[in-house]
Amino acid sequence: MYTIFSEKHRMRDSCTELYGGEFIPPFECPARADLVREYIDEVGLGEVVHCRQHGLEPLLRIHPTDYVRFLEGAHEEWVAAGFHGEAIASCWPARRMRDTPPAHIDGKLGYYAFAAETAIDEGTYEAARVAVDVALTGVDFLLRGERAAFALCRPPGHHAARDLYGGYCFFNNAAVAAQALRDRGLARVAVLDVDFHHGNGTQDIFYDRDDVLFLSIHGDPAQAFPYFSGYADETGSGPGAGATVNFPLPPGTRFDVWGEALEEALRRVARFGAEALVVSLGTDTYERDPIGFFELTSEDFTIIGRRIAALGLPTLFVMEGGYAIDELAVNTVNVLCGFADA
Ligand code: Q9C
Ligand code: ZN
Repeated sequence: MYTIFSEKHRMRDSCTELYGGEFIPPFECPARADLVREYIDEVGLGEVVHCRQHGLEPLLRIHPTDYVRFLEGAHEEWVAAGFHGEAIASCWPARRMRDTPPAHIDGKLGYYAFAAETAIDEGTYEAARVAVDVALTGVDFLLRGERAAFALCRPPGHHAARDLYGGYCFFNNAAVAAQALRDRGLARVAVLDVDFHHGNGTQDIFYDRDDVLFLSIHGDPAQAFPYFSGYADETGSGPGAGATVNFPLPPGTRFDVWGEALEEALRRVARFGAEALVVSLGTDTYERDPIGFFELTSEDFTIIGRRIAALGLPTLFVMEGGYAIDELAVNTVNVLCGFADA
């Protein structure tokens, strides 16, 4: 299996994450992608190739221009406003307030953010753009007939909605990839999100559409980020009714129960008649992940890959979360090897 990668992910290197009332070094750090990339060579998964630039057009199929321009200028505007720390939102358009972006960067951050943990630093925009190119290069590989590809994206994307960032995500790499597959000729695409957290951004982007099926297995949002999305009764709207499927699971969930949700999700993908599958691949479901509450083992990840392969669909794996830094590479690559060896 080919891996698509760019060293430019390292430009996303913020110093701060707001966590439990403290500023800490971010869980979502450059070492994550570098460790996975190294381990791919160690196990011999396959060739690692650099991404190809795809320009703004496929990105603008998902994210509006004002949002892209905001991210592009946010850090510079923050510095120009005289602030010294990283750009971080602190005031939101909450219930009954005005739903328009203000002129001041401090207000714009609140307008476009849905969470405060994610700080924007100087290189964030460029790294986020490159992550989209990595995902789109993965699409190129599927469309030239590869059975699968791994887009080693960083920063991750599944929390980003059209015009909202947060949860360490800026552009929705998986959604841009799914849309590109549609635009380049596939009639039906499924996005399966196995990250510990609900893929609220991807869900929101495709919520009223019947051409992209979205399924997510995640920590019950009553107990876990993003708290306001991912409940079982969110099933899509309008033409998209029934094309969103959520499997919220409780703290302590092990593979016996998690794997049943996966089986049901895979049956739904098959029934939908998807022509390709995009997997939002987060391994923060791991038992020792510092921010997840599931109990999956490293061996379980191999089985996940094997079961996904049994669908027999062209599959693009897009890297999302996973923060147990010592085991992240093994867990992620186990999914890919499970798929490749099936
Ligand atoms: N108390 C991804 O995995 N904060 N994002 C959680 C926990 C945000 C995770 C706070 C977690 C975002 C891509
Ligand atoms: Zn996650």
